Amino acid sequence: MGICCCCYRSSVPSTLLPVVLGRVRPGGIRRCAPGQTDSRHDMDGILLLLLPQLSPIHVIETGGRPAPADGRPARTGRRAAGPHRQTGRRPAPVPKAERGRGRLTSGAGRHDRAAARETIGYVTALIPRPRAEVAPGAVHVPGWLSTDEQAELAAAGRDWARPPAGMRATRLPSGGVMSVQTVCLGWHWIPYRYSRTADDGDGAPVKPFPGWLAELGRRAVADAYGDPGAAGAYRPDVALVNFYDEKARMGMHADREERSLAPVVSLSLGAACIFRFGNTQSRNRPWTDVELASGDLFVFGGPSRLAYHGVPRIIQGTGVPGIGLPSGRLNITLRESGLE
Ligand SMILES: O=C(O)CCC(=O)C(=O)O
Repeated sequence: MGICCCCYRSSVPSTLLPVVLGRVRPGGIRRCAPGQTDSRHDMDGILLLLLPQLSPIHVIETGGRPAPADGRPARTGRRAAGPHRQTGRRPAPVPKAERGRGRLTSGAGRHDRAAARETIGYVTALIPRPRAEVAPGAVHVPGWLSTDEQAELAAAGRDWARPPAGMRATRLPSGGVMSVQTVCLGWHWIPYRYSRTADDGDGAPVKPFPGWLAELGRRAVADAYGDPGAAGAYRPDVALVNFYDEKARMGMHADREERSLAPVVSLSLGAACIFRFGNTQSRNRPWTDVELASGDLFVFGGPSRLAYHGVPRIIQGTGVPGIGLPSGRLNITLRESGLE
């Protein structure tokens, strides 16, 4: 059954799973199904098949297209809302104080609808989620952690969150406060530097980076790149442990405070999110939106190590029972600081 996107948004019961069948020819016009509305709608979008929902949908979206070679502006979808607008048409000037992972965002709902219009790929409960190289050196491995490993990491996360040098919402130089709460291991991250003490908190020494977490990081790099040799040299010594409630998000930023260009290993627990993986030039398009679910691994290194990335939203209702994380999302990124 094909219906237009705007009718879909207002009429689909949450128990139905949308499966993308294909793109509708640009500019194509379709009438809505009888009884929904008598207006006509621009169908330059996607065709959806509705199935009973079996398990969370997994969507890979590609946002925007690179600008044509003749210098014309890139064609983009509907503009995103809010100060975080990223159309690729007009790079928004960003005050220096708001650059980096702490940039505040808003308007994700409307933005996500715009992103959905640009969905070109799909994987659903009916089709296994494959591993994917999202960009050169940026690899997504779905379901990498077992349920037991997720539960162990969630329990460790709870311990790490406790004071001293516990979890806090980071205050930005601009005065804003991040919606994500973070605790650090090995080195304490403060916008935009590392310290051995929680200088923006209680001043206590940062918690140590455990050896077993470094081992997990090496295994992650080996599995993501299929190269045990390269992984043997990986010596992560800093972790940022981020907690997202259902409203939290993280703006587009590049991880530049490390002196080492070794890969970043990202582990996801709990609620799924949309993880936006961009390019190394700017926080604007082109980017790829990937759904990161509980247990997923994402590694970015090599040519993608300094790519902009962010989390425009947590997907509500995707929490996972049995790992000790009743709500929200926990993300653990491992990095090599290159610091002494
Ligand atoms: O939560 C995530 O998946 C990304 C976290 C991140 O980008 C960061 O900690 O710098």
